[in-house]
Amino acid sequence: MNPLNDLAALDRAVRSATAQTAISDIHTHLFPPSHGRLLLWGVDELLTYHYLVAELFLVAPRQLTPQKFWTLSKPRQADLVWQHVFLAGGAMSEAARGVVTTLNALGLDVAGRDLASIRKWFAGQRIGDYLPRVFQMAGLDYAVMTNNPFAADEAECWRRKEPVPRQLRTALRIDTLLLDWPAAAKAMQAAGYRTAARPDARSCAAARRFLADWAGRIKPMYLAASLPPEFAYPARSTMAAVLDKLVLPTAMEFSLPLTLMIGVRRAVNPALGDGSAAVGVADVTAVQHLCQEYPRVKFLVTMLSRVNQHELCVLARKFGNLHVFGCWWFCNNPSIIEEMTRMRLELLGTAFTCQHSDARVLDQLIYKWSHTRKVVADVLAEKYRDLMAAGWRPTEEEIRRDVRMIFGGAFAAFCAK
Ligand code: FIX
Ligand code: ZN
Repeated sequence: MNPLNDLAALDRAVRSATAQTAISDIHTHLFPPSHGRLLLWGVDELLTYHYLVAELFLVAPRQLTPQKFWTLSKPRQADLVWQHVFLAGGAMSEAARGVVTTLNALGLDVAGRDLASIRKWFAGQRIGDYLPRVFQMAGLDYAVMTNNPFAADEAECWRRKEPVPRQLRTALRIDTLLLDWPAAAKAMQAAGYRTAARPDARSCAAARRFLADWAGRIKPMYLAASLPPEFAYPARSTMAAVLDKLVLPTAMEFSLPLTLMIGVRRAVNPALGDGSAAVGVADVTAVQHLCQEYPRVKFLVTMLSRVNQHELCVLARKFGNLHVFGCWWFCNNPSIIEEMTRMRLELLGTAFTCQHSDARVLDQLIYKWSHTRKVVADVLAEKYRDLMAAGWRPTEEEIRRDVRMIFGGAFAAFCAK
């Protein structure tokens, strides 16, 4: 293909590549339809997303307490979010705009503000048809789930060997092992593994068998955990011991990357449920030490604090076994995505994954990705313009190659290394 010669053609090529390239969504909280109620979808789930529940209590009247809210049915909770965050509050936040984008993309008259008719439309959908439609609208080839073997309801679905659609891949979530060994030991004991309340040698051996069995059962793309800002390594902590004795040996044995999502301060206001977490600045040297100590383990890392992004990005230049990804949770806002993507391109070229959706509700894939595509297109258009001004002439094919890299190609290449 010919190199592009003028700025208008360049801009068109970048925008069309960013709009059309298939995306691999490397971290979500979706489930297969066969896992029943675990897969969330539809307008009431969209409206009661924990990001929006937290926003509800910024604007709701004082009498509406979180305690009262949780006693209500899901549609009633959704009504309250609709009333206070959307109708009275103006739907200005990123999470609120996301609901608008999603409903609009589905062809629903969200501007008409008629929640009842929107509900009626969703009631007529069949999940078996709706899931592929959402993936197609979002332009995804696949999304990686979060599969927690310590959650009894999830584990049961895997034991029943329920079918998984081709759009969903697995990831083995191990937060409980790292953050609450006694609870993990109890769950493993209940499943027939001889684990004690302390991670002694025998318990670690049993836990390794537990992980090996789960790796065999669900064939995960990686092991994953989200960690507090206090995460330190090396350290004299149970977590560091479990990493050394159990998690990292398992990662090496099964060639599984370890995904670390660092910086979440959980349960700051427990009444808000999943929305109760805040952010803290973490110590990036923990990641550095892991990369140094375990050169054979691949680390996929995202951090929650905006403050940590530059240091993490610089660190990723130093280690072939470190891949940065996503603009996680409170960073998944256009202003921050823009700044992070620009910085990552400037420091890492295309060797990173610009975003993951973290979707908890299937339909969110539509807005999370359309919003990201728009921001990434603007940033890339500027970067290619600068490159052309410097004398480089990319082809359309090269632009598509680069876009695919940051939308999942670099992740695949990193995992395959
Ligand atoms: O730990 C995680 O995977 C987080 O992404 C979630 O726990 C969080 O609730 C979330 O949905 C953030 O977007
Ligand atoms: Zn998540």
